[in-house]
Amino acid sequence: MKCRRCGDAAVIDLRRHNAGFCRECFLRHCREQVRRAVDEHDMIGPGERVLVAVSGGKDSLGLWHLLRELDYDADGLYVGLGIAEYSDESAEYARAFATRHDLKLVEIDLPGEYGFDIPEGSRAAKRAPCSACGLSKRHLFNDAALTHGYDVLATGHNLDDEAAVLFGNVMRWETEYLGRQHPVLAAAPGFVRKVKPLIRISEREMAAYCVLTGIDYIVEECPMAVGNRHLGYKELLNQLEERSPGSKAAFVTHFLERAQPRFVGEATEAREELRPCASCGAPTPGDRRADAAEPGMAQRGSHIVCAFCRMRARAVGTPIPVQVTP
Ligand code: Q46
Ligand code: ZN
Repeated sequence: MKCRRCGDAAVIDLRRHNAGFCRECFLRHCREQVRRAVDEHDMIGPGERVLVAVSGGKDSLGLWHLLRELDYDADGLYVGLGIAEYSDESAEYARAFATRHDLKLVEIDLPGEYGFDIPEGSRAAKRAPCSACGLSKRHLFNDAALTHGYDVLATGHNLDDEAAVLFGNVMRWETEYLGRQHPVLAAAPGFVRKVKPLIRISEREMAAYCVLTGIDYIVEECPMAVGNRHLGYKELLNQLEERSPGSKAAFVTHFLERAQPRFVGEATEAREELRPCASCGAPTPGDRRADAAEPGMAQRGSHIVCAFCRMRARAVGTPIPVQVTP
C-alpha cells in the first residue's frame, strides 16, 4: 500500500479515511486532526496556558506531545490514584516523558495529600471504582488547573472514548449528560475550561502515533477497569466499525452537529444551580438528604458538601471540615 499524500510506502492503513500513510504523513495527519479540532471548537486561545492531564498512557502522553509539536504552552498534570503498582508504574512513564522532553509536570498524590486511595474511596462511598476514580479526577484536575493559574485543562479522550460514552448516554437517554458531552466545556465560576483535542483521532491511531514517535507509555490496563461498562461499549462499537469503517466518527460528529445543541439547555440549567461546597468551595449540586446523613453534618444545617469531600470524609473516617459559611 502507498501513502495517499506522497506515494511512499505506507506504514499504516486507515480504513475510516480509505487511505494509507507513510510515517511522516501520518504524524502530520495526527497534528492536522488536533489542529482542526482545536480551531473548530475554539479550544485554546493565543498565549493561553494549557494543563494536560496525563496518566502515563498513550492518549494523554501523545496529546501532550502533539500540543507541544503545535507550539502550545502545555504543562502536564499527573494524579497518583493509589491503585497499587499500576499507579507507581504509570507515574514513572509520565515523569520519564517530562524529563526526556524537558517539560514541567505538576504532581498530586491522592493518598499522600488527601489520605485515601481509589480502592478505599470506592468502598467508603459505595461507588464502583471507576466512578470513585472519575469523581476524584474531575475534582483534582479542575482544582489543580485553577490553583496553578492555567487557562485550559486538556484531557486525552479520543474518538473511541467519546463514542463509547455517547453510546452509554444514549442507551439511558441521559439528557443532562448529553448536553454536557462536547469537546469544550466553557469556563464558569469555579470551573476551568476543559477541552478534548483528540476527538478526531482513534485509539489505534494514538497507539501508532506513540510507536512512531518513540513515546514510551504504560501498555497495561488499569486493574480496576475490569467490568467497566465502557469497555463493553467499545467492543460493540469496534464490531460495528469493522463492518462499516467510519461509523464511530459519524456517530460522534453527527451527534455534535445535529443533536447535542438540543440538550444544552438542560445541562446549562443544572450548572446554574450549583453552589459552593461548604468544605472545599468547588461548585456542586450537593444532596441535602445525603449530607444530613453524613457524620457531623447535623450541625451544619443546610450546608452543601460536594461528593468528593463526602467520599473523603467517609474514607478517612473524620467529620468534613467546613471552611465557608455562606
Ligand atoms: S484509572 Fe480510574 Fe480508569 Fe482505573 S479506576 Fe477506572 S477510571 S480504569 S481511565
Ligand atoms: Zn468539596
